[in-house]
Amino acid sequence: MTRLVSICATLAAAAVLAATPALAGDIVIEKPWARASAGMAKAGAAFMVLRNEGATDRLVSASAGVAKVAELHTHIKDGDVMRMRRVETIEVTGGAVTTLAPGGLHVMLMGLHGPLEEGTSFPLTLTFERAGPMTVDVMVMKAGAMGMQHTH
Ligand SMILES: [Cu+2]
Repeated sequence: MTRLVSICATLAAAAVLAATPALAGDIVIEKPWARASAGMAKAGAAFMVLRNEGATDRLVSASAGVAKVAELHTHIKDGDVMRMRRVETIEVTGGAVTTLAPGGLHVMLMGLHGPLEEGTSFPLTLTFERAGPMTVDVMVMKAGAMGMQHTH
């Protein structure tokens, strides 16, 4: 008597590998800079260009050793006056460039431990919802570079 053993091919298992993870590193932080702080000023701001080559992400927080607090800010027009306003997150649209610049979005540095001196740099960590934390070196440029003054 011949016995036929039937072997069941389990093709289904291979299909599970198809899911693609969200890749960190889709965001490139370009030209991070800050304005030199004047005198005893306790606040400063950092600016940069966020190039997102992946899916839409969100900047959710920032921190820097040079300041007690780093907040995400934007400017809104209030009559003829531009005022700063704290925002919870900054959307970083996929396949696009989001610019943090004087007069617009910026990372506010509050409670500076010392002056930000032109020609120096300091590390700033930006945390994204999907990409996670990224640390960049922020170049300190001349006081008053590119414009607006910060008043709190
Ligand atoms: Cu601000």
